[in-house]
Amino acid sequence: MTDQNRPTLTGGEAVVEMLARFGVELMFGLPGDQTHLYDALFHRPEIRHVLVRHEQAAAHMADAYARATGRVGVCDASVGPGATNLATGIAEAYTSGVPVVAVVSDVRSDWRGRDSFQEVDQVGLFRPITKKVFSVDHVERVPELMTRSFQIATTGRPGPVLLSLPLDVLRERHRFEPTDLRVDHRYGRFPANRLRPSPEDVTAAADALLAADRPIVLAGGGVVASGASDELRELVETLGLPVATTFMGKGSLPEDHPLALGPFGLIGRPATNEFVLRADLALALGTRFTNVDTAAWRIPGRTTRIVQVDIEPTQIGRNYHADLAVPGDIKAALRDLLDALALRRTAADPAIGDEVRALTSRWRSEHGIESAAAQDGPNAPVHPLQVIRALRQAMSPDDVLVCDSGFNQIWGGQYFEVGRAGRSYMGPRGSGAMGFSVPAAIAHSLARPDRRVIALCGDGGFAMVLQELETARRVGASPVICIMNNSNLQYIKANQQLLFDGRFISTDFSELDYGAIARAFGCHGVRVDRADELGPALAEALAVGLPAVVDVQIASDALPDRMSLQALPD
Ligand SMILES: Cc1ncc(C[n+]2csc(CCOP(=O)(O)OP(=O)(O)O)c2C)c(N)n1
Ligand SMILES: [Mg+2]
Repeated sequence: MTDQNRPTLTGGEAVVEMLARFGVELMFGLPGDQTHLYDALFHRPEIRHVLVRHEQAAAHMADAYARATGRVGVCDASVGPGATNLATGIAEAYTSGVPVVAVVSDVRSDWRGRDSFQEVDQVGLFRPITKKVFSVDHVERVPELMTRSFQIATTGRPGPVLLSLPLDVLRERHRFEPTDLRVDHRYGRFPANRLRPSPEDVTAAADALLAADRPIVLAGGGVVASGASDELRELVETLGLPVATTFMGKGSLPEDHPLALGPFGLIGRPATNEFVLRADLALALGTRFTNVDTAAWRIPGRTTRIVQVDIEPTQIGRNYHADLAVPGDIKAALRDLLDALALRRTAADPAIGDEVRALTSRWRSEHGIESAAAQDGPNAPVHPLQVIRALRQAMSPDDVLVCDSGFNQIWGGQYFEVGRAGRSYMGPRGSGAMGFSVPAAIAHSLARPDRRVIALCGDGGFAMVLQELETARRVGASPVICIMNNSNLQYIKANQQLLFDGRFISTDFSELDYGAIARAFGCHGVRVDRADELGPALAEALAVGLPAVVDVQIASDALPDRMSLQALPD
């Protein structure tokens, strides 16, 4: 074999070679000690590196890129403070189940443990917030551990993997065999493999569904991640099954579908919660049954029988007893379930569809965007429901809404109905990281220029990441950022009202003009004081072709329907 076929690569070049071979087209980061990686990227124009202003944004961008494309998101950071800045975004990807590969530099391996400049225990730091951390201590193992990282990120419940590369490994050279650099392209996407459930489990699930009096589907983020919307629609239309979702499960079924009940749980719709409580059987699909999704395990009720499908067997039965465990990929499981049901005689009861339709139309007119509070008007400040209604009117079903943390997230998640199956809604539902929506929308805009994207955030969350407006302008992303500006941390303030008789402390900000700030970054920026200015402002922002901030002055006294975890009785 000639030496030409045996490339001599630095560790940094080997990382980039593997990224290119996995088909990575975009990555997000900020340099420091990983300059060998950057020099390797300089020679690989097929990978676009997006320079951010803060590493938290890089991790959120990689996360959103993965959610938007179904491919692995990649980010990088420097040793020490770069890595610690990355941690918030990595924790969000971990808890939300999103495949991200993060590459960080580390201090020289022969200087470890001497309190070297910037040294932190990166392996220890990231271990609980990743599926796996690799300290890559030998340059010849870079390709192998990169492949392992992509595989671990995309199989089972997806999640982030971090590679920590000491400086000596990044710059050391090694002559690789061509076989060292082989990749299995399956691991560049998720789900990388679709494990089928056992036929016995599928038959038992079909039996249970047919025997139930009031069965229901509880759809989590796994349905969207698995791309199982078509199968879900076919199943629920065959059996007449109502579908309630978690926030991560929004888009499992378009929310204007006659069997769609919208979100349930702590921050879900009260009418939907009542409906879920009356179910005798729940087909739970790709949901972890978190305390928020279930209002601390109150919804569904404890006597509801649960048939639980999940790609990760250890998720099943963890927070609710599963009467029937069906480990497997959701799309594959639903297809098999449909095949099993095709052999039986099934007939959807039209009465249940009528009941769901009546419930949702009443909810829309009493609580949602058809209610009096949501109607357009000259009022100031703006009611949050008017923002949701204006967004729904300005956006097509193909556009994507990215929410943040705080009340804006509940307004967006509970009241904004997605009109299309798949990922038309995104939020930091794993750990609720404030500041998610802006970088996520920037990455979405770059990754999927075919779909317009709007970030809906609070003034608190926006101000945590507003420096990324410069990133957006520089890299040519054009998200619209709609700020629900109440000049406070309203989600926390409302808890202070509820629990501490309105003794407010450290929840109010001074007023800022975020439109003017956006213009200073070279972006489009407007301030909206009155509700009737909203529609024209959003239309202009969506058309302007620049990153755009619409700073809406909203009323602080309007609260969404929700329960408070802190206030729930024991
Ligand atoms: C990084 C981070 N810090 C703190 C919190 C706790 N927290 C949850 S919601 C919230 C208030 C958010 O305020 P804002 O973004 O203005 O949204 P609002 O509730 O006012 O709509 C806070 C502080 C969090 N989720 N994330
Ligand atoms: Mg606020």
